[in-house]
Amino acid sequence: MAAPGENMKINGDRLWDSLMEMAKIGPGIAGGNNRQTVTDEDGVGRHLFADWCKAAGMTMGVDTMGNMFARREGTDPDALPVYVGSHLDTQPTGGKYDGVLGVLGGLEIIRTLNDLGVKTKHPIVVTNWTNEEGTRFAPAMLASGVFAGVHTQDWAYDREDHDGKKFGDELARIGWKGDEEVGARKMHAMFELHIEQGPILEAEGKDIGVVTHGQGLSWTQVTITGKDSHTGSTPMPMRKNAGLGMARVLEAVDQIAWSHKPHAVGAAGHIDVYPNSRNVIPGKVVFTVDFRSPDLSVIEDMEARLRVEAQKICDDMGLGIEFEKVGGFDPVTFDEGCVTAVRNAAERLGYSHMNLISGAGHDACWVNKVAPTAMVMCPCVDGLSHNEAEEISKEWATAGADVLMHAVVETAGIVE
Ligand code: HGY
Ligand code: MN
Ligand code: MN
Repeated sequence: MAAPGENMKINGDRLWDSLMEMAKIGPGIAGGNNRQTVTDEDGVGRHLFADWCKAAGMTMGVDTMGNMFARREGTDPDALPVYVGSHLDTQPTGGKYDGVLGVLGGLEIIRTLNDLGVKTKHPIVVTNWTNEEGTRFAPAMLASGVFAGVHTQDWAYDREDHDGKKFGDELARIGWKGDEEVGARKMHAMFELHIEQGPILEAEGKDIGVVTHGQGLSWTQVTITGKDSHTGSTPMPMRKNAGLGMARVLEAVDQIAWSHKPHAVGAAGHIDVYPNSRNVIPGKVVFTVDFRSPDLSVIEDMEARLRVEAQKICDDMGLGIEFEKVGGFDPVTFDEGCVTAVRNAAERLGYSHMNLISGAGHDACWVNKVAPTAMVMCPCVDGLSHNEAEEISKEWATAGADVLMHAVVETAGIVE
């Protein structure tokens, strides 16, 4: 005799259709998405998600960081809810599934439970976390970080984008600054479904990643100053070329990461060159060094070596250099009980699975500080993400959402 809900499956076609519908909002230029945080496009995506949640009979709460919480009642209104979600904001050249799969996968759980008339003891809350990407306003996972008490709201509101606009002002401008106190909500547990954004699951032929840990992240913003001068008439010995200084520092960044192979990684994705004119030697460059490792001591070593080696490079070249830590979090160990619920769900459903350390950061990494949390991952084609060509299969999306549903429902408790 099957246990209650043992054979429940989500509607993969409906999930896929919702993913494709959301992908129409904030389209990129090459088939992906550019729905950056607290832009007008983000606002439109939020309204679509809110409409879908209302149609599924849920009530919506929004906190002062714009985090969205769509609630399906349980039979015990006093029981702490089980949360499930991710983020709808994307990279400027983002894919259709990074974050979105986790939010719409959560919505699909509710739609399926409604179809089946299944009740749970604990309420279930589907969540859209604001500004997970940290592209327009650093750092990544900004709003889940405020929710978890890692950042103050005032500090978050003052974060500026490239044009000097403030996060708090932009959140208010798009009309999604809620009135709920951020962080006041208490959770029974939180689960996040996310594409792997790496090559392991596909290479191993596994449907499901049971995420036991998340690697740590460090973002150091580096400002190198030299002297603007003419690229044609300035003799080589007289140049104070901040751009060349950056090039040598980035070579050092690469060597530092390689020195901790096979797990550590390092690069700079954000680079601003001033005055960025074809015939002016750059007098200033600002860039962000992104180091990551599952091992905190390795991250700390890479950060320390960056400062020493970059300082020497600039001293030898007569350039100025400043460092500012603009983001980071320690390696994460997810809750064993929640991880086991994910693994049991994959087993029960007959999906192939393996333990995984998340290479990317996620809102779950911060929420894990305030509630038992775990993640479910599905493969993505060639491990590619943060690229408009990001792709997954409907089967992978369905398997991920099935496992997510069983882990969530098992934790929320089915009521006969
Ligand atoms: O940076 C990250 O790992 C995440 O994709 N925001
Ligand atoms: Mn993401
Ligand atoms: Mn991302």
